[in-house]
Amino acid sequence: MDTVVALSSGALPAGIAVVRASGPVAWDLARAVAGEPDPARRASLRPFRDPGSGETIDRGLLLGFRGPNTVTGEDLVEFHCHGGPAVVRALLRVLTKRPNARLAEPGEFTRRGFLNGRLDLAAVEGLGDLISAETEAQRRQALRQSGGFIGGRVERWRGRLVRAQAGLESTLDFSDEEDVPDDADRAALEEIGGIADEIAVELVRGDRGERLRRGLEVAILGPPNAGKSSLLNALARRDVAIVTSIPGTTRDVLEVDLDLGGYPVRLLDTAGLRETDDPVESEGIRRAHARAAAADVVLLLVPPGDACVSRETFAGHPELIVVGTKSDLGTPYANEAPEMMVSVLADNGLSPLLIRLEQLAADQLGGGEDVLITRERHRVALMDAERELWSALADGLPTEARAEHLRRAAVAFGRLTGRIDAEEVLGAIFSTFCIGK
Ligand SMILES: Nc1nc2c(ncn2[C@@H]2O[C@H](COP(=O)(O)OP(=O)(O)OP(=O)(O)O)[C@@H](O)[C@H]2O)c(=O)[nH]1
Ligand SMILES: [Mg+2]
Repeated sequence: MDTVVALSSGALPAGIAVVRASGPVAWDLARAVAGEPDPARRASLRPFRDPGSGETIDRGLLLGFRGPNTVTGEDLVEFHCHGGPAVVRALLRVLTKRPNARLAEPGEFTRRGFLNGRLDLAAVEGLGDLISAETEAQRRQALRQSGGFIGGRVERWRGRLVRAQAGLESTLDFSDEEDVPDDADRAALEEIGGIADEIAVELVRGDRGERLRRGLEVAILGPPNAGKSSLLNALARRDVAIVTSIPGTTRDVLEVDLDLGGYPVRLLDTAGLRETDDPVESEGIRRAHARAAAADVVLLLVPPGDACVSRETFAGHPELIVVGTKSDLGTPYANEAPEMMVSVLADNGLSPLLIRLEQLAADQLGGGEDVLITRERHRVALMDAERELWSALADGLPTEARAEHLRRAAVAFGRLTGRIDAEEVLGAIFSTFCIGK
């Protein structure tokens, strides 16, 4: 097993940088460059030297942690140096020149923690989410998950399942009457039904956790010149999209991420909807429709006068809000009665619109203080487990067949926490991490 070394703090230059080393010779690396670390995990100020030339690279704090009680489960040392690119480069060069030491791959510290049983796979995912969390609600969910919230629940289910299984199998050995379940059987089957019910509850509450990671997508649609791009810029308080009085200005879909009350909201500006022969504009309109169909909310913008896209265009969409634009003009809206009115020019109606969006975000993403499922992967594993549990409960099933379904349910739990056949998912999960994590 190599000892891996990486810059674990952010982009350089910075005030301080943290270089970590984890593995069997981590302590030796520290000794060679900075002297023996304090065994009581206290930081000590040291010169960091190139052991080859004896030259001092920098002065900084050295911290040493003895495994297995570390995030990686291995011996771990941290060099806190000044965050200059040349300082960090020199330190990494010196450390990786030592025998059995090399640069870490993306996510390798966390991967070692997982392999050494310091955290389960769902917690690893939570850690990844915590690092990429952009808003408060995302941060809270990710923190809960990285602390082993999902793994804990699943392990408890698995424990109950194993005990129920044992109950069933004991009757398998001793009873000759297959059809008449005795008391032990009945209790075991009830327990299995209870677990299946609890999983069903989580599956129904379902995709809040996943949606919170993604954010609420709000597509702005309407006829050309409705004021879509102007509204996007105003809500983003940035000059993101080009605004002109020429209809058909916007072609590509533009995205802006907002934080509304702690919830992530992504606004999409789209091409104005109309009949056109222009192939570029046609493609823009096709994309506009496609994004609207997938979005959580459609804001249909209606300008004053008769240029209008009927709300029937989005009849099937679960969340459609018709917004009258350019209310400062005082011109009536022709066809579709707007639910809300805005004027970007006069700065009118923007706050109520933001409040409405924040409310929608809270409704659709929030309330998930103890939501379990935050990824498709979790959902699939829990659906498999639930199906096997119900199958195990089928009437008149021989006990051997029940046991087989229960075994498969346990495998599904194991997949979720990474106890079982993790290799395929491991690569996918850890590759999303940055180097040094
Ligand atoms: N009076 C007034 N004019 C506005 C308002 N919002 C936008 N406009 C004007 O309307 C015109 C079109 O604005 P855009 O934001 O480019 O409209 P769009 O819907 O993005 O148009 P396309 O990209 O062509 O589909 C520009 O001349 C804007 O200055 C408003 O609140 N009041
Ligand atoms: Mg536009």
